[in-house]
Amino acid sequence: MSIADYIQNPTIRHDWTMAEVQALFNLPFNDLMFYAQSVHRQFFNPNEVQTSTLLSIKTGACPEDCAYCPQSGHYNTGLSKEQLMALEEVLSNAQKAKDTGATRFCMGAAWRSPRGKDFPVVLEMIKGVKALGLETCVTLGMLNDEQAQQLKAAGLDYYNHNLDTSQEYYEKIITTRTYQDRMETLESVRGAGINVCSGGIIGMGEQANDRYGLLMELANMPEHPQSVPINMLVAVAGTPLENVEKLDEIDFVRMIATARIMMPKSYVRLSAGRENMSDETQALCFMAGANSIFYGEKLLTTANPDENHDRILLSRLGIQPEQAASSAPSHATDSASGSAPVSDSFNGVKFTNAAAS
Ligand code: SAM
Ligand code: DTB
Ligand code: SF4
Repeated sequence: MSIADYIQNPTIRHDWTMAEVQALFNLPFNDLMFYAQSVHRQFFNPNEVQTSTLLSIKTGACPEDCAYCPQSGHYNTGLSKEQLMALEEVLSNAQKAKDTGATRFCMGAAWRSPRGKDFPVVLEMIKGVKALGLETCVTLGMLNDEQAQQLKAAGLDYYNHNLDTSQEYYEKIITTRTYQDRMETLESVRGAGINVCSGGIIGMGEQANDRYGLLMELANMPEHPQSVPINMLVAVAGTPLENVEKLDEIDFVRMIATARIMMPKSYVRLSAGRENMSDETQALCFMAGANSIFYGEKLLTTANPDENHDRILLSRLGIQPEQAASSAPSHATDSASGSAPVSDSFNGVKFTNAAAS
């Protein structure tokens, strides 16, 4: 099948090859953007983005050695070790996130895996955030089947666990766990019926093949992750990647567009790195099919654009924050459906556009 045929009728594929991903990624930029837009509009309203707010519920001193991460206990980044945040503080942060318009609240912990008396507290956090009417997401490191089922029973909607890069580059970035460990946790999450949020980081000194490899691993999982965060490395002083060469932002946009084409029904999140990105690059990412952002002035430990800046940017682009009701795709839906219209009015004046019919 040619790329042009696939774009007309995107199917959910789990057999992407490196050669195909490479060909897509390296299309002339305008063709790539056109294809990504064409796919995006068949499944989503192109003028809506989903908004998630992050909170670090347990910061620093992580036993893992992820070379990008300011929270690893292996590096001195000036972060001090903190205990698990109190339930009330988490809930008051969640309420604030809801009041500013976020629909999903993501709680992150700097753990290899959740253990001991902290895990039941996290379950209470999930129940409490859910009761506020927010979607829930956590990222707690490795899980076993039983933990995944407990999270599901507490009302968890999404579990974030990134593959981060290709199988080949992974061991240059993390030595304290394997790619297979990552895959197994994702298996437990899927098995429990929790939506999977899994993506990666680019700008870590990886080669082009590692970017294609990451996209291939994500798309060739038994189901496409419902949410795919694409992070641009935030180079933090004290981490081994602090002086890595800066990424070409056009490649970042290409990564988003290629993810959009390969995983047509997934939410593709323009994730870490927006603080160092121009508004224009972000606009290109939305054109490329990104339809989710982290919203709020902090990611886990580093800065993100503040809400006011984002409100202005989205308004300049005519993009609306997506409302909660339509933002949780049902788990395990792998068939294509629907088609989104283009805007068909201008200041209340209706106009006809062939693409809208
Ligand atoms: N400890 C858990 C884990 O590793 O799964 C959860 C928290 S961890 C901080 C979540 C994700 O944040 C990582 O998988 C990585 O993709 C992303 N991340 C961490 N530091 C980053 C950085 N400096 N720049 C971009 N993304 C980063
Ligand atoms: C994801 O893919 N990116 C978020 C979230 N999932 C947990 C985290 C980004 C962290 C950036 C570095 C920091 O703020 O500590
Ligand atoms: Fe720990 Fe997660 Fe950071 Fe790795 S990315 S050091 S596991 S908090």
